[in-house]
Amino acid sequence: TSRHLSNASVEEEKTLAMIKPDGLFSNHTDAIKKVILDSGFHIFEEMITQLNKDGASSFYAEHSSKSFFSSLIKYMTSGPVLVMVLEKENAIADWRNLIGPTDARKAKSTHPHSIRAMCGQDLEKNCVHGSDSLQSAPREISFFFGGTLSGTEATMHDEL
Ligand code: IDP
Repeated sequence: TSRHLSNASVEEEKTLAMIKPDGLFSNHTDAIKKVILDSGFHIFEEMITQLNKDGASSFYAEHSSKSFFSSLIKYMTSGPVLVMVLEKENAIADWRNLIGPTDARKAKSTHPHSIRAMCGQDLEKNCVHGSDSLQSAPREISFFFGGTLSGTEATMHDEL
């Protein structure tokens, strides 16, 4: 119905959230999901998956020339990740605000209530990811949930 359309597509926004390998490994999933739901997000889709080298390199392609790239790929392929499509009004910016600054060590002093302060360790191992713009959110969502007919993404990450 038109009422359904106006509710779903005009006000709501989707973003990609990820609990990175360190977050899953240290059992922060339930605490993070509680923050997500208490903050008014709807978890539209979710899946546990494991990135391989090609997948992590593709996901973080914008950082391929950085000095920390190989370390980042090693970290991101070190274990499974939980990816979620979060939905709510202003989801992209609100999720970025909730996770806090990239450097989890700094977050502990400047944003003590942020998720990265709660469960991250440092500038690299910061436990969660969030899309940073209206451009990256749909790209990152389809990277994991695109269900491509060609199946190319199956070579980059495997559902567990
Ligand atoms: P973001 O995740 O807060 O958007 P980005 O700058 O896009 O931050 O970096 C992507 C990821 O790369 C970070 O979340 C972190 O895991 C890692 N990273 C960023 N900067 C550094 C660094 O200087 N050294 C090591 N790892 C970094």
